[in-house]
Order: sequence, then structure tokens, then C-alpha cells
Amino acid sequence: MRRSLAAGNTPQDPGLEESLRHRCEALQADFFSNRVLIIAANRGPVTFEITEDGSPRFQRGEGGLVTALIGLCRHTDATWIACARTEADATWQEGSVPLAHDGAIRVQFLSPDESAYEGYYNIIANPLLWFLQHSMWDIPRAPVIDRATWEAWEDGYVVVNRLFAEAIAAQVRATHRPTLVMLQDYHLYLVARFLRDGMRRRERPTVLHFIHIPWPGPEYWRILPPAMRQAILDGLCAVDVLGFQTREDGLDFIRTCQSHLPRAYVNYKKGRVWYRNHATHVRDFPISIDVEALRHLAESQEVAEYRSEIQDVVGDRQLIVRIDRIEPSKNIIRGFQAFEEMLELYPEHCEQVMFLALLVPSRMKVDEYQDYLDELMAAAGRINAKYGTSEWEPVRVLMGENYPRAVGALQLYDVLLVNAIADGMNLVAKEGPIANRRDGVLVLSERTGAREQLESGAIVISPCDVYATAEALHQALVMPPEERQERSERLRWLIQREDINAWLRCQLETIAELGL
Ligand code: GDG
Repeated sequence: MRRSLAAGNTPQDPGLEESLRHRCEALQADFFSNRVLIIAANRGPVTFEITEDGSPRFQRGEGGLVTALIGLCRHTDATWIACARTEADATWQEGSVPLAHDGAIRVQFLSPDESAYEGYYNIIANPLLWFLQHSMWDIPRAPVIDRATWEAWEDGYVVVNRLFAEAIAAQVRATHRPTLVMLQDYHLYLVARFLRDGMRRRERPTVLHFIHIPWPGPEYWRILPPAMRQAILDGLCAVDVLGFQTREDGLDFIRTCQSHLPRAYVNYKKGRVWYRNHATHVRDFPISIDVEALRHLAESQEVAEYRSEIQDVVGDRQLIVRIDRIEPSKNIIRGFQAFEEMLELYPEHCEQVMFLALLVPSRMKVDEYQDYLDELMAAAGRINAKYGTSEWEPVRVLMGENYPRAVGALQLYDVLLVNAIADGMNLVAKEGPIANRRDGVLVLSERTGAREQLESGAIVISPCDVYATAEALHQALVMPPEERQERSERLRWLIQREDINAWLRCQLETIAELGL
């Protein structure tokens, strides 16, 4: 498995990012000099809409992942295959999309029929697999795997995964050049098997699959019926390089194969699973952020305006910030409870601190998410009713999609709370220290992937322990300035040296080293 970089000291090296970026560029150019790239993900890098004059217009997806992956298009012919999200996507279907500095990318949208998509996305991927992999099922009651779930599996998840495999195979056959296929995430667990079984040996591409969310141990996978569990493991064991966010996730995958795939041979030391005459190399590639792009945005006028609006609301109080999708795994309610507990334990913070929660609506069609939103609003309201005064609103919830506002808030925090009950990585924990201007303190759940890299600069908490989280919030708020500075320098250094470019570089280097 990938060697983890040692944490500890914090040398300042202004040329570090520059030299890492050049190294990455050179590697990409060399790697793709004789290869073609296919990316497959549930979401595409762009979304189309029809303008008033009837012509299609596209908007590029936000976030470091899209930026990093489409950055690869500068070096080779690249196609991104995804499910259509809008009618305009479906109408547009396939073609080349120009991208400012990155040349162009071919985008192909698949349009499974509505019920297949519903089963694949809204029943199997979210919630069944998402809840399972974030240890969120309330086992005595849920999940209930009934006929509808089985139909969603057979006629939805399997069908859509097969559709992806067929589209990829058609692209591979059309090129005649060695191809790297990069599959993303838990929506596409079966694709590699369909690809391997559907193509002759000499046609087959190299397949790398990166899983963005946690991989729990074998005991938890018993929640799934053996046929589903085995199909997933069988699919992933058709991949050449299987990437996880952390070393622990990779080890748990190997343990899961050992427990649930009777004919698999596993090698923990080499990070390898042999199954059906094929080796799957298991590695950890911790994802990160585009440090340069974030710094650039943080300098913008738009962010400055949001920052000053937030500053006006906070005044000279201290500020605790959290930024999350409205998502039960992010543990937002316990975060509020911890804040309440802190006010109870240390009343000197009353009127002196404000908790700002920036929450992005997510999966609102799933009942659990709607209920979660109601509960968290009730929790915030209760704290405000109990402690608030005419001068002081202890908790402020701002809802909606607004990334520049989120960056403005990150610049101002004294404490950033990331207390997820399970999280593949958590990019907010990496964005915070880069954007922040106050040497703010990171309070970080031990169950985020980010913990493996950032624990030496953060205050690490156990996410269900509301009492310890309250103590951590207090400790962060009263931390002496020298310690705040030392910790935030360390965090910045840890994040800078392994940014999104390093994430990509490690994947390409692994493939090159394995001679795939
Ligand atoms: C999954 C895994 C893994 C915030 N407000 C807005 C907005 N954001 C940005 C954040 C951050 C991103 O969205 C959220 O990333 P996370 O990593 O925190 O969480 P997930 O969405 O759950 O992502 C996770 C990640 O994949 C990558 O592998 O780290 O573990 O669960 O960058 O700053 N973005 C937009 N509008 C906002 O208002 N567009």
C-alpha cells in the first residue's frame, strides 16, 4: 500500500507547490504520450441547459475533482462518460466541450430510463450503499431489503452499470490505443467486471477505480444479501488498481474480500487481491484540494464582500464555523449539542461566541435527509431560545449553494468544526486552514479520512462524544495565539504538499510502476 508521509515538522518552503505542480505536469505529459483516457462517473464535468434562443449552454461543475480530472485533457484525448442530469444533457448526448485553459473534453451522457435511474441512484447507491459505507443504518429497523430493493438492484443498479460498461467498451474499441479508464465511486462498482467479461484480453483497458467514501469492515458488509455483496466484490476485483482515501479503508477492503470471497487470495503486505485469475492492487490515494485555485478565489472581490457581511454579523465575537451538505453522516446535530454543552460547562463563552453553520441542501428527495433537516433546525432553534438574547444569536444557520460565501466564512473562523460520524476524506477540513486568516483551530473527527494526514495539527475528537467535543471547542477557543499559529502553519504545510495534483500523480505513478 502507499507509504504514508510522516507528519510532524512544518518547514516553510514557498517553492514547494510550484515544484510539485511541475512534477505533476511532466508526469502527466509523459504518462499520456501513448495513452487515451476515459473517465466514468455518475456526474459529468459539465451540465447543459437550453437558453431562451433554444441553443444549449453548459456550466462547468465546481470542485477540485472536476478541475483535476479535466486538467488531464491537456495531455491526451479524453472522454468523460456520465449520466444525464438535465433534459438538455440527454438531448445533447455526446460531443466535444471546450474548456478555457484545458483544451477540450469529449463528454458522453447516458440516459437510462427513468425507473432504472431511480433504482440505481435513489434506492441502491443512495441510500443503501451510502448508508452502509458510512455505518448509518439503524440495524434493528433498517435497511429493509424487500422486493422493491431487489428490483432496484436488478433493473436499476445492474442495468446502469452495464450501460456504463458498454459505453466504455465502445470508446475503447474505437481508439486502438492503450486506454486508461478511471472509474469514480460507489455508483459504478460493477462496471469493471462487465468490461472484463465483455472484452477480449488484448482489447482490455487498464482500469483504475477510486472510491471516495469509507470502506467499512467485513462485518458491516453482512447487511447486504450475499448475492449483492458478492457482485460488488466481484466487480471491484476486476479492477487493476483500486484506490481508497485511507490505508485503513484499503485494509478493510482486503479483509472484506478475505471474508466474503471464498476463492480470493489476499496479500496485505503487497496490498493485493488475486481473484478469478486477476490481480487487483489496492492503494490509498488521499484526495485533496486545488490549493492554488482556492487561494485565487479567496482573493476575489466576491469573497471579500461575503467576508465583510459575515464579519458585520459576528462583530468582535469569536466564531465557530461548520460547512457541510445537509447529510446525516456529517453529524450536524451533535455539533449543535456540543456547542450547547460548552455553553453549559463554560458560561463565560455566552455572548462571546457565535456558531455559524453553512449548510448545502442535498438529496432532499430521500426521507431521511428531509427529516434530518427538520431535526437540525429544531436543535438550532432550541439553543437560540435557551441562550439567545436581544444582542446575541448563538447559532446562525445559512442554507443554500454559495461557495464564495463558504470561503468567506472559512477566512474568518476561530474554530472549524468537522465532526462527521464517517467521511471518506472531508475537503472542508483541508480548505479551512488554507483559506483562514486568523490561525483558526481545526476540531476534527477521528472518523474522517482527513484525520490520517492532519491529526498532528488538529484537535481530534470522537464524533459521538458530545461532551469531549464540547471540551475541544472550549480548548480551541481559549488556545494561546502561539499554539494556534504553530498548529495552523503545520496544517497548511501538510495540505500544500499533498494537494489535488499529488492525488493524481500518485495514481498515475502507481500504474506506471506496476507496468500496467
Ligand atoms: C465526498 C465524500 C470526500 C461547500 N459549500 C458549498 C460547496 N462546498 C464545498 C466544500 C467542499 C465540498 O463542497 C464538499 O466536500 P466534502 O469532502 O466536505 O464532502 P462530500 O460532498 O460528502 O464529498 C468526502 C469527497 O467526496 C471528495 O472525495 O472528501 O468524504 O463524502 O469542497 O467547500 N460547494 C458548492 N456550493 C456551496 O455552497 N458548489
